[in-house]
Amino acid sequence: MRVLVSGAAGSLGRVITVGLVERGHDVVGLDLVPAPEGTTFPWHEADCADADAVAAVFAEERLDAVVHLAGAPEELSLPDELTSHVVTTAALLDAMLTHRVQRIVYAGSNHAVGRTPRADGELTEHALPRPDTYYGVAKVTAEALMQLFVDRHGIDAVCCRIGSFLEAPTSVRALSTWLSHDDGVRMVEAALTTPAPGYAVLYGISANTRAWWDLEPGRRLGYEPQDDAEAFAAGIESGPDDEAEAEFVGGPFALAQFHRPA
Ligand code: 15L
Repeated sequence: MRVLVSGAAGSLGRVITVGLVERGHDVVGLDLVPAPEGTTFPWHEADCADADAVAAVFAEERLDAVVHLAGAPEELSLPDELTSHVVTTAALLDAMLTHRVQRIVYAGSNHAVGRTPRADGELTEHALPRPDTYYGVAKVTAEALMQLFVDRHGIDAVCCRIGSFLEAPTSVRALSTWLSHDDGVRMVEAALTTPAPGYAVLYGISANTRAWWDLEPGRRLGYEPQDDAEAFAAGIESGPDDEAEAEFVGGPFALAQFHRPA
C-alpha cells in the first residue's frame, strides 16, 4: 500500500512513518518542514492547508491511502485551530476524490469528547461530541467533515481518537490514556487495512489496565494493542492535579481556562 503521511516530521509522524515502512508499506511524507536526516522515502515540503499545494502532491504521486497526522497539538485561536485541523482535512479529502484515493486514517483526539465527565462511565465510540477546547472543536469538525465525505462520496475514513502518544507514560492520567509507539503503528496499520470500514471511530490507547476508554471499537477494526501503561506505574509519582485531571476525559485540557475570544 502506498500511503501519504501528513505531519510526517511531527511527534506522531516520525514514529508512524518508520513503523509503516518496517511493515512493508510505501510511505510518502508530507510536512511543512524538510525530511529528517536519514529519511529513506519520498518527501514533499508543503502546507496541508494550501489546497493547491496538496493537489500538486497528489498529481505527482500514485497513492492508495492518506494518514492525516498534521495539525497543531495544542490550544490556539479558533480560526487557527480550524485551519490546522479542518481546512487541511478538506484539502486532503478533495484531492482524494480527484485522484480516487479511497481511504483516510485520521489522528483525531480524545479532546473531541474531552469535556465528558468520567463519571458517565467508559467512553464508547457513540459518545456525543463534547470538546474541551477550540482544539477539540476543530477535531469534532474534522470528524464531521470526514463523515460527510463518507456518506456523500463513499470513501472510507477511520478516525482514531488518540489519548497520550508518548514513549512512556509520564503522569497518573497517562496510565489510563497512554498510546505506546508500537501500538500507535499497530493502530494506524489496522485502520489502513480493515476491510471497508465506511466511517469508523476508535480510541487510540494501549491495552492499559486503567483504561478509561473502550478498546472494542478498535478491536472490531483489527487493532489489538499489546502494551499496558501499568508496567510503568511503579515509577510514576502522583501529583497535586491527579484527582482533578481524572474528572473529565480530556484531563488538563478540560480544566484549563484558556480565555481566548472566539
Ligand atoms: C492530544 O490530543 C494533544 O495533542 C496532546 O497534546 C495531549 O494533550 C493528548 O491529547 C492527551 O490528551 O494527553
